[in-house]
Order: sequence, then C-alpha cells, then structure tokens
Amino acid sequence: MTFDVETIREQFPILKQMIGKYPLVYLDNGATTQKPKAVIDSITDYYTSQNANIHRGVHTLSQNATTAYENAREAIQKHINAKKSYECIFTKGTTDSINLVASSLGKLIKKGDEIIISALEHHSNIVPWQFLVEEKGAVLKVIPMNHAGELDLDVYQNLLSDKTKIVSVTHVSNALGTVNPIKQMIKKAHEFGAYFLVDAAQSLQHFTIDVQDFDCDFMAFSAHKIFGPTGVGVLFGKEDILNELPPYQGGGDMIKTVTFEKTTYNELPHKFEAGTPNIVGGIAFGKAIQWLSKLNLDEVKKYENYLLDYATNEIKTINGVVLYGTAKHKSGVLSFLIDGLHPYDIGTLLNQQGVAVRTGHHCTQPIMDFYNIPGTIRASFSLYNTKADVDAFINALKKAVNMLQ
Ligand code: C6P
Repeated sequence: MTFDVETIREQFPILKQMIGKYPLVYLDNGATTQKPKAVIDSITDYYTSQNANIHRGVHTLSQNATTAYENAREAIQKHINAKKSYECIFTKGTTDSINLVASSLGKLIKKGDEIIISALEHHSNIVPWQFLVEEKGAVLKVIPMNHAGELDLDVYQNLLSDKTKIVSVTHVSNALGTVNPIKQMIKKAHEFGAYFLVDAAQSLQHFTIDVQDFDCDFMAFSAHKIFGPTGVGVLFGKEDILNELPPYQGGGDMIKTVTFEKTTYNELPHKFEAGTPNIVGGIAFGKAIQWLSKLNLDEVKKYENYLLDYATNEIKTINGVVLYGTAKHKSGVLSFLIDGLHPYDIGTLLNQQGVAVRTGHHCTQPIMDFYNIPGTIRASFSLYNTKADVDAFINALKKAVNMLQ
C-alpha cells in the first residue's frame, strides 16, 4: 500500500485528541469529515485580512473577498469538471441544493407528473419531493431494493415513462454504503426526457465525479462531508436547465432590476444565490477541494476499499453481528447490529473507549423499515483512518459486547 496515511493525519489537528484516556478513533465520517489545517487556516485568514461583503463593494476588501469566493467556485467547477463555474450554485448544503431543485422545478410541475426516487434515499431526498405530491398533485415512485441494499434496475426501467419529470437518486447510500450505478441510471432517464439529480453527499469524499461524463442534470453536495466547513454546499446544474428554472428565493444579488411592479432576475449563478452568502464557508470549501485535488484519488479509493474490506472481515468474527448493506459495490460504510443489543448502548460503550460512530436511523427511516429494525450502528471511514483505527474499533466493540451480554 503506497498511500501515506500518516502524512495525511498530521494535517488534521483534531485527530490528536484524547477522549478520556483513549485516543480519538473517528469513524463518523458519513455524518461529517474532519478538517485539514489548510481549511481551518483559511477561515482564520479570511476573518483576519479579507472580511467584507461580496459582489457589492468597490473597496479593496470587497473586491478581494469577491475574488476569493469566485476562485473557490472555480476550484469546485474544476474538481467536478463542470463546463462553466456559474453552473455551480453555492447553497447551504445537500439538503438546500435538493430543496432548490424541488422548489424551482416544482413551479413547473403539473398534476400527474412523475418523480422517481429510490429506496435508499436520505430524508432530504424524499421530503422535498413529497411537498410536490401534496402541493402539485405530482406522483412519487420509488425504485425498490433487495436485501443486500442494491436497487432493482429492472423495476427502475419499468417505472420510467414519458410522465417522468425527474429522477433523484443518491450515488452512495449513507446508511448502507451501496454505490449505485448512477451513470447507467442517468442514461436511462434521459431516454425518457427526464432530468436526473445525483445526491453526491456521500460520494465526493471517496471518489471524483466528472459531471460531464456522468451527464447528470443536477448534482447536490455538502462541503462538510468533503473536508470543508458546515453550512455550505453546491448545486451543480447544467447551464440551459438552470436558465429555464424560475428562481428559488428572492432577495439581494439575485435581481437585475426591481420596481414595485416587476423584477427581472440576475444571470447565473446569482439568480439562485439570494442574500449575503456564507462567504467564508465558500472560500474554505474551495480550499478543501484544492487540498483534496492534490491527492492521488485513485490511491485514496484503493486505500479506503482496503480499510472497508478489512473492517468487514474483522467484524464478522464477532458473535451475533448482523451486517446491513452487503452490496457488491460499497463505499465507506459498515452498518450493523449485534443480536439482542441496543445500538445506542453499543454506541455509548464505544464512545467510552474513544471510538466515535453513529447510531440510529441515519435519516433513512424507510431503509430501517425495510429491514424492520429501529436503526443500526454505523462506522464510516475516511482517508485518514488507519488499520489501527479499525483494530481499536473492533477491540472496543468486543469489550462492549462482553459487557452487555
Ligand atoms: N447524511 C449522515 O450522517 P446535509 O445535512 O444537507 O449536509 O446532507 C444531507 C444528506 C443528503 N444525502 C445523503 C446521502 C446524506 O448522507 C446526507 C447527510 C448525514 O448520514 C447526516 S444525516
């Protein structure tokens, strides 16, 4: 393994922390990743020497802040290979990005129009579409999954029709780790003239995505899951489609002219960015993407696959473990239960040994209903985790199980 994880870890100050007398083993990367020093420093630098509102001032600070913010947009554009930087709309995060599409496209949706999602979706890719069912009489269809957590693509093919307006599916399941064959799914949706939105909240920390190669119409993602700060994200949208959609919110910066009788709207990306944005967040997001882009992402992927395989094999040696999510293509996530034990108790005992995991339904209640369970324990891995982290997690889990059984 050529990947130098120790050099990476050095750049994450928080990983040196102790939880009581145990070194922190951070395995909650699906919830949010930790931040490298380059990103943390960019936040301090911004407030120390750049702070000003953007797109509004002729003064030096405002111009510098505007340049830094727009440079961040360009870094993100480059990373996902969007054709134009203005196809990257800054939002509050994945949830906000999906709500933007549901709300703006929703204004064009008519009674009987169909929206397809999948059984693997996070609540933020279910509820915004349900609003359109209630408000517009749209019809929501769901691609089912099998017991391994893989989508049934034959059913998907049958759900698609000329009535389908948009398909919105996650690339990687946050609860099970399934990696969906998104490129193939996009191609099928386009055969019926439907738009396709990729929820990439869980993918960009693990893979690079080329939006032109995927040919997705929209892609939603959050900075905080890709080594950037919370409260900021991006909606990628193809230029011609974004131009056709009505604005999301009204306010400053999204207008060209305003009178009491009529308002005309600004061009992209400003049309969808009403009000003062999270400026420092956008700039730090750009830094995070630049930091990530410098790594050999093929090596990162191989290393993360190795960690997940190792953890999967180790956990299977523990009596009573039931794994949820056994898809052939998986990334980053190990979801499980231990027979007869409550996930919350396991999570608490792991925390007492310095191991951070998430327990519960992971904002995917339909997945939990499918398995007829209230929730799982989820260990989720990132590029700074080590084999020693996995060993510490497995040992702590064995101790927790012994204490509770
Ligand atoms: N999943 C998790 O622990 P926001 O909260 O807007 O940054 O991302 C929402 C979201 C959307 N889609 C998927 C696939 C996600 O995993 C998430 C966030 C976190 O799994 C917090 S619930």
